[in-house]
Amino acid sequence: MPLSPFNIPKAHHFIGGVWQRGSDVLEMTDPSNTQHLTTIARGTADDIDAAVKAAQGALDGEWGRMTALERGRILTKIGNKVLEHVDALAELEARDVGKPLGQARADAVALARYMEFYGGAADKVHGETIPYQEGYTVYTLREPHGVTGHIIPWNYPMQILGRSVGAALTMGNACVLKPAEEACLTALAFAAIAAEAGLPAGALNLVTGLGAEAGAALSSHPGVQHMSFTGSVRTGELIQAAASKNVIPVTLELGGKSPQLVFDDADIDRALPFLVNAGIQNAGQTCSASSRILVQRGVYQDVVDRMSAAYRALKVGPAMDNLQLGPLISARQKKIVTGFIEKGADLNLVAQGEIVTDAQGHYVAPTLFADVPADHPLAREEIFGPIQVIIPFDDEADALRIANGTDFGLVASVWTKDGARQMRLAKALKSGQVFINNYGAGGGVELPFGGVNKSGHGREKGFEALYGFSALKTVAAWHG
Ligand code: TXE
Repeated sequence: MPLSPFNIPKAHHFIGGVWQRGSDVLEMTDPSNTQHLTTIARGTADDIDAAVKAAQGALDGEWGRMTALERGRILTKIGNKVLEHVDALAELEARDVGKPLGQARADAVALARYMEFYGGAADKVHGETIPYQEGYTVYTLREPHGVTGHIIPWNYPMQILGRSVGAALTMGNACVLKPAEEACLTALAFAAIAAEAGLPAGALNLVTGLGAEAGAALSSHPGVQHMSFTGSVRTGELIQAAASKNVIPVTLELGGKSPQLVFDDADIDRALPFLVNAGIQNAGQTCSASSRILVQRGVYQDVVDRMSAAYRALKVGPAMDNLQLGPLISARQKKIVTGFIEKGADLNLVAQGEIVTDAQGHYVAPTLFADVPADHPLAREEIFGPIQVIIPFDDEADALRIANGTDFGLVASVWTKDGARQMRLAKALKSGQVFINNYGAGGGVELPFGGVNKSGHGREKGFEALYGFSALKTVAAWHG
């Protein structure tokens, strides 16, 4: 498949503003039909080293001398160009990762929105002056870390690139990006778009390849001053360990087992689409997927019946058919997810959606289980597929105990009309984000995002990401 209309040569990295042929290659397939899609470069430690040097060169050159306003204007231009190419980016993504076309398009629009938000924010991040002893003037400066490493996964390539690279560039860092081996095409397209929009050579470098090779080389490179990672807990541990050898800060956005708590007084009509969509969007391959639905006994059967009906109407097919669900990313992911369905053989499987294609893709029917014990593996482990479990609870204390009873803490939501209960739970839930009578708040780029416990640490999105991608310097001047 040609990477039209971006004129990206196959099997190349993007280093120092030029396409560089990889010394080895990886073959990519389309998850919707497992047919060959394209060939990408298999990056090595040498490629990573060249990319880090190119990034350092950009910091020492034109990019490093730019004002915040100038950087912001470039990001805004990149965002506008992304918008011009939304349809092409959406198709590229749909074919590369199997995401239904409409969801891929929404990701492209979100990528543009990140550039718009961060472009506008670039000159609005300030230090502060600090009242101190007589004779001193004290102030703080927010400076870039330097070279930032970005390792991103395959589930939302455009959105995660936007929030990570976008925030790092805004603060004047120079980036080395290693996208997931399963999903690099829109990242390559983004690099081409950014260059066309005037991003100086070396400010963004992209090396494709495997995690254990290019990824490991990036996270352990001594020339990198900050690592940003989104992916599995296990790989997050490896990246943190590698980064700790160089004593650099790390942002880790890992998995989740995010609950929605539905109380007897909830507006079920409003809640229903959120309950279901938060589980099946992107075929459940979402870090903030809501895989646990906790329901109070008074409305329990009603919620089970209505979610079951919604599940039975769900259709699964090729990404370009734009149904509610596409295939999973890979045969490996399908095996993981069907393994969980098998683990649930003893559970009450109340409804499944329908696979409506004969294509040989990585399809899994969305599956809903009810009456699931809170300590069952399906209620505790991240599945990363279209499976939700419904768990009954008696009262608020019971709901809180179950909700906080996993290793994760990324997102939680509370459905109740009781204002005092909303406030109590917003405080008591162990989670990086709490939503009240909604789930995800539309994914706004302005809203800080990140986890507690094994869901990771550090915050992305919003202004918090800009603080994270900068180092604070304190200046104390004595002038008598
Ligand atoms: O993740 P990995 P995988 C979870 C989800 C899924 C599981 C496995 O539960 O089933 O992880 O997915 C790079 N050094 N999430 O194997 O390995 C890799 O190349 C440096 C949750 O795909 O974490 C890719 O770019 N980098 C999640 C990125 O890490 C390494 C999104 C993610 O891959 C590396 C994805 C290494 N040693 C999966 N090994 C979320 N939070 O959204 C791999 N990588």
